[in-house]
This record gives sequence, C-alpha cells and structure tokens, in this order.
Amino acid sequence: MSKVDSQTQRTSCPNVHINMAILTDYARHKEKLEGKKSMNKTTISCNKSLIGFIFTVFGLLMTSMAHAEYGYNLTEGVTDFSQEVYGLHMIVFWICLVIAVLVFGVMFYSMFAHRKSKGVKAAQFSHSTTAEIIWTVIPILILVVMAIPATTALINMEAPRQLDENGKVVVDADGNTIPIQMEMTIKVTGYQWKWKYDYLGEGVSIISSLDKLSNAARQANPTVKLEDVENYLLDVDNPLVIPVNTNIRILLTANDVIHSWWVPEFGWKRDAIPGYVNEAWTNVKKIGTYRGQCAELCGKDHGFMPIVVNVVSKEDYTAWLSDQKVGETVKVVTATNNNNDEVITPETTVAEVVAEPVEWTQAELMTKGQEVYNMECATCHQTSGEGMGETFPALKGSAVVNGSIEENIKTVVFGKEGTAMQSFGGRLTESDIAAAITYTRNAWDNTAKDAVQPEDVKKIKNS
Ligand code: HEC
Ligand SMILES: [Cu+2]
Repeated sequence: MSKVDSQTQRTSCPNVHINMAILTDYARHKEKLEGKKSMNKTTISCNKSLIGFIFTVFGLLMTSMAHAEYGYNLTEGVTDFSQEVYGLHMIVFWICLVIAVLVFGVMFYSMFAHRKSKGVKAAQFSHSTTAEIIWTVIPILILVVMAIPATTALINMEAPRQLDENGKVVVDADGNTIPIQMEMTIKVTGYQWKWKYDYLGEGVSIISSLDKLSNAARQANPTVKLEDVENYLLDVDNPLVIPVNTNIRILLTANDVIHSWWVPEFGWKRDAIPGYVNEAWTNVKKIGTYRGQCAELCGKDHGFMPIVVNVVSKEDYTAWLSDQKVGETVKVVTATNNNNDEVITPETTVAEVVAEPVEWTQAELMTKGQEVYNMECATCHQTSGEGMGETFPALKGSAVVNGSIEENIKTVVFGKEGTAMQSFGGRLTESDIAAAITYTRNAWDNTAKDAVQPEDVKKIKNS
C-alpha cells in the first residue's frame, strides 16, 4: 500500500472501503503506539486486529466525512428541520453511548474485580429500595431530557413558528409565537404506481413516474442492464420542481391505496392516505436534485414509484412554471370533477388552463402510445393485446377498440366500475391516453386505423 497522501484515496482491503481520513487517524494513533516519527513511512495494511478495529470504528464515529460519504449515519439533509432531526439523533446517540459505556464498564469491572477465583462470595440480599429508586429516577430524568428537544422538533414540523438566525423562537409584543407564512402549496397524490403533483392555484400538474431506463431494467428479461442505469429505481420522467429558500406547504393524499412520500434530505416522511389530507412543509436551503421513494411497504410496486425533487433558484422556478402553463397540453392536466381527489380537497379546484391544443402526428402517437401501453396496460391486456383468460379481455379484435372513438375513450378515461379496468382519466395525461388508444386502434391487425388527439380525450373527460 502507498503512503498516506490523499484524503480520498481508498485501500484495497477486501470488503471494506475505509475513508483515508480515518486511516490517517488510525495511522497516527498506531504511530504513537509504535513510537514512529514520520507519517510518510507508515504503511497501511489490512490489519484485522482488535485495536485496528476499535480505531476504525472510533474513527468512523468521529469523522463527519465518513457519514456523508458512506452513509453510516443519517443524512444531515438540506432543510432546517432535517438538521434539527439530525442534531436530535446525535444527542440521543451520545446519551446512549455514555449509558452503554457506564453500564458495561461497571458490569465488566464488577465481574473482573469480584471474580470467584479471588475467593469473592456473592452477596445474598434480595431487595434494595435505594437501588430501585435510583434505577427508576435516573432513566426518567434521561427521558425528560430527551423529550425536550424532541418536542421542540415536533412543534417545528407541525406548527412551524418564525425563528431568528440563531434558531430561537421569535415572539411578538404579547409574548406569542408567530406562525411562519407558507409561500406556496403543492398537493401530492399517490397512485398505483406514480405520483401526481398539483401546484395549487397555478393550474399546473405533473405526473411523475419511474423513468424508462429503470423500468426496462427491472423487467424479467431486461433489454437494459442494471449497471447501465445511473439512478436505478431512483429516477422519474417528470421531477417535482420547487424553488429554493421558500416555505412550501405540502398536502398529501392518495387515490387508491396508502402510499408514503419520503425524501430523506428533507427530514420527514408522510403517509398519503385515500380520503385523508396529511400536511407537511419544507424549506430547502440548497439548490440540487434530491431523491426519495415511496416508503409504503404493502403493495407490489411501491418500490417502483421513486421521487425526484429538483430544487432550483426562484428565477428558474418562475421561468419553469410559466413554461408549464403555456402551450404544453402535454404536461398540463386540468382538474376534473370525476377525479376522486378533487372531492377530497374541494379547495383544489384548479383554474382552467388556457393552453394551445397540440396536434400530434400519427407516428408520434404510435411511438408514445406503445410506450404508455406497455407501461400501463400490458400487465392486464398483454403486450400481444390478447388479454388473459376471461377476466382480462383481448384488445386485439375487440369491438370497443375497433368501434367508435368516443366509446373507446370513455372506457379508458372512466374505466369499468366493479372491474380491474380502472379509470385512467386522473392518472394519465390526456396525451398519454390519446397515444395509448391510438396505439391499440392500430396495433395487432386492429382495423380502426385512426388517430385520437389529446383534445378529443379532454372533451370527453370534461363532458
Ligand atoms: C388492472 C388490469 C387492467 C389494466 C392495467 C388495464 N385494463 Fe383495460 N380492461 C381490464 C378489464 C378487467 C376489462 C374488462 C372490463 C369489463 O368487464 O367490462 C378491460 C377492458 C378494456 C377495454 C374494453 C375492451 C372490450 O372489448 O370490452 C379497453 C378498450 C381497455 N380495457 C383498454 C385499456 C387501456 C388502453 C389500458 C391502459 C391505459 C388498460 N385497458 C389497462 C383490465 C385492465
Ligand atoms: Cu406507493
């Protein structure tokens, strides 16, 4: 192994990649132990001795760099709240460590000092009121001490108050705390298996699903190799875009099953539950891309609905938002009355968006349509369009698919109540629906051979 000259260099120890900073620490300690003078001569080997191990563990705990780089600890995150949570976690961690050292210290010392081979006789008492009082009162005090910062953190999440630069709560003349003002609100809706983000009051909605590469790589006979996907299962087609240094209220709900919205760097996680609206807030201090996942356990594809948040400057955000508003029916979805979630939160009636209708060419519709079909429909109707048994009808040769456009759109937009054919009106954009229908009407010897435009879908959706 080479000399210690870089903080980021890594050892070639099997299984363990240990930050050089730690090894430098370790080397220094070792040097002291061995009385060597020059650092440069110190060589590092894969020493698996106990001392080496202890120094390594100690080094890991002490080196904040190791936390960031190797994820041995919670992330400090990019919001005040996440840093508060991190601080809380560290306080509790150190308390636990002190308790562990004291308790195990006394235990091992007692076992060693009062061992049988020294002829020590065990005491025979069965009761000690003093000891019982001590071991009840001390833990209670420790719990109370831990509860104070924990409660403060909870209040800062649930009922955020204005804080000054030092993190102290600001009070008005009467000594009352001042709630912080939310500058914008985003409604997050969980669907099987994607997220929808509504920028309330802006008329902009985004549907955010697993990116194409990850989706291809996760199939049974993948056409893309896992290693070739940079952020496997942590990337989406349309990320959530929010401005930096802005108080953002986030309302969470779901349209089908319980989901859970979690971006570790924001410091919180919230369930998105059908029929309920949960609330959280954030204020991200650092521009960047942050990734998270649906953290719900039960259900087959929660692991395939990642979250990506692009935090951009306020100017970039304003520009992005106006881009979303003009001209792009592709990304803009207007709210509709048949959408369950609008019933849940009446205040979300989004302003009608005046967007230029976009005409798609047949080729565009077919390419996009095949993609949407394979992602959304093929689980039931099969890639071949032949369906499965009696339950999932074939679309190849189907009377609906070869019949009137209107009936066909209605079937897909509103679904078939009481069957597995859900309503896709709220969960796919109008252009995705138009493309998928166009594809089914042209594929597998189907005879319709026509095109369905997003406008057609919109008309039926709003009828
Ligand atoms: C979860 C399973 C499932 C998925 C996913 C699904 N469907 Fe269906 N679909 C069904 C079932 C079940 C029916 C039969 C409903 C009934 O009994 O009327 C059906 C019926 C249909 C019909 C009517 C067929 C006929 O001949 O009656 C069309 C058209 C259709 N689906 C299109 C689509 C499209 C387009 C997609 C993707 C956007 C899709 N389906 C996704 C289960 C599904
Ligand atoms: Cu989920």
